[in-house]
Amino acid sequence: MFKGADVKGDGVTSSQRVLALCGGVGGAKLALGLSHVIDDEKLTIVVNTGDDFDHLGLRICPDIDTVTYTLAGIVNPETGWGRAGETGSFMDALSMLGGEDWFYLGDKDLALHVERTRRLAEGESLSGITAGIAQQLDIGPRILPMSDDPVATMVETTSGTLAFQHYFVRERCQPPVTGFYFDGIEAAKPHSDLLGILADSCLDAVIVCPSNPFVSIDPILSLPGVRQALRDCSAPVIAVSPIVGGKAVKGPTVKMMAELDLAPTSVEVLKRYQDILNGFVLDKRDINDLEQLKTMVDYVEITDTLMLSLDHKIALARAVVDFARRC
Ligand code: FO1
Repeated sequence: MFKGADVKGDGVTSSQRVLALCGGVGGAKLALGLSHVIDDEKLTIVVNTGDDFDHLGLRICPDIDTVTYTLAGIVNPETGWGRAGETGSFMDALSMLGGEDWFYLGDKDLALHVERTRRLAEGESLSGITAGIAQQLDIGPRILPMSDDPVATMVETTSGTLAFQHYFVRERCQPPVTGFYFDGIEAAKPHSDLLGILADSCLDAVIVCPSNPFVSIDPILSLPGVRQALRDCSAPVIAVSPIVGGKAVKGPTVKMMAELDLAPTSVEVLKRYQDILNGFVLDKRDINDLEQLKTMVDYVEITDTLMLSLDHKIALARAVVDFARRC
């Protein structure tokens, strides 16, 4: 493992306290990199729960599970979500019965949804269950749901309003989007530890992972008090652009931007975070945006943000943490 001497050896301190804001697949990759360069007890990964939904009587929390499986080293490397070495007996049997089979639940993955649903019904909090599962899977850093209260991302499209997973999986992101809202957000409380960490003067950096700004990061920022807490926090807030060469590495970010009449650029991403940011990490393929970005935020770092291998993830995490120290 890279932790310990190696990390300290090349000048990136592992004693920094870092809070990462994260969605699903893209964010989980950087979270994995961060887990290799930051001491376990000093890294908290706050995860979007706007994608969560009830399906087949189960509570499904896709972004939490993606981060959990990624950090446990058991994520499906082809999809970036679900488990590696998965089998599909449950889905096959469900299809045979004419059940709702548009959302794939592998046999191993199913166990997590059943266990979480059981524990929620017994009154345990989502954050408690997530921490318990992380401990079972030997995950060091803390995975913290943004809230223990339910929030549901709703996608407004030209064919009507859709719950997030209906838009994303069932409709394959086809309907053009016109907007988003987060059902339950006004009543939802950010997890108290999220606000506590942001208020802690020992915090060294907040990192906004390269996740979809509309449906992964915005739900976290829209929780009452979170944007203000980010503006007030003493640590630098750094965002990593999810745009690489004018495209999103995965997912519908760029398609959404086009439908919302926004250019597919890092500049447009930065605009969404401008009030909370001290620094922005731009991919080297988008160097044309550099001059404009420099007029919008105090610090800009340009690097390779494509995370194709574990080494890339660690290298980017190191670059971001190092950049935060300089901000
Ligand atoms: N994504 C898909 O494109 N199709 C699926 O059938 C699907 C099932 C699924 C099951 C569990 C889980 O944790 C994630 C799953 N995802 C699936 C991914 C998920 O919809 C997205 O990654 C996020 O919600 C977007 O961040």
